[in-house]
Amino acid sequence: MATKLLRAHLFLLFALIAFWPPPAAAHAIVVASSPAQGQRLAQGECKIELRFNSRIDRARSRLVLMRPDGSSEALGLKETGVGESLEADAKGLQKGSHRLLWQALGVDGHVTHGEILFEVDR
Ligand SMILES: [Cu+2]
Repeated sequence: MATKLLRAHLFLLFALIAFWPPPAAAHAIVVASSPAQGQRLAQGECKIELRFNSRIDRARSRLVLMRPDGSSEALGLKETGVGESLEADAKGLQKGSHRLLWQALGVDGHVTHGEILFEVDR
């Protein structure tokens, strides 16, 4: 009786492992960024690069910069097509707190988003 139950549980466990989505199907998340979270920058221009853990469809992904004055700007992406990064140039940076909002469509079909905060202080 107990053995039968154990066997049923083992079968369920095996089924779970066997049909679990492989790592390649994970949502797109940022693994590295420039600027980094909380980084301090000088006024003027800055190159933005977000690297993801998986491939994303850039045509359906975007970067929006929120400036200290409350205005926001959708940044033009340098690269198109499918890839593992989003790159853009931010210009006219003034002193204050900035938020870089990102949204990405992973090749697994899932949309993810997040934000990177950085400071312009000199
Ligand atoms: Cu996903």
